[in-house]
Amino acid sequence: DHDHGDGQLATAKAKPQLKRPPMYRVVLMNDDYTPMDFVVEVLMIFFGMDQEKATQVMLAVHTQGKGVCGVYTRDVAETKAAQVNQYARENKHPLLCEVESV
Ligand code: TYC
Repeated sequence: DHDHGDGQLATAKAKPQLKRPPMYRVVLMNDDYTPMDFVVEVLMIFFGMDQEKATQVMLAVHTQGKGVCGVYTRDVAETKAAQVNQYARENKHPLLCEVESV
């Protein structure tokens, strides 16, 4: 049972990977210019919300400054935020979507 160099002994079994991955919030920021309808559309397209849920989340962001669209693994969160920001820019809106760790 000699050391392999990483603190593991030769007799030690590899530990199965059972840990849940770190999760990340995708958050939408309020601004004064993006139309409410556009924000609702974004929440429906990129976060799978129905019109009622998307309207609730949009109004929460509008009144509280920011709001959570969903919680995902890092790659999914970063991809969704980038897609939202690209779609907002294509449509000439300043809407900003960010990722923060939970
Ligand atoms: N504040 C915007 C308006 O009054 C609406 C809005 C909501 C914009 C949510 C961005 O993330 C946002 N038109």
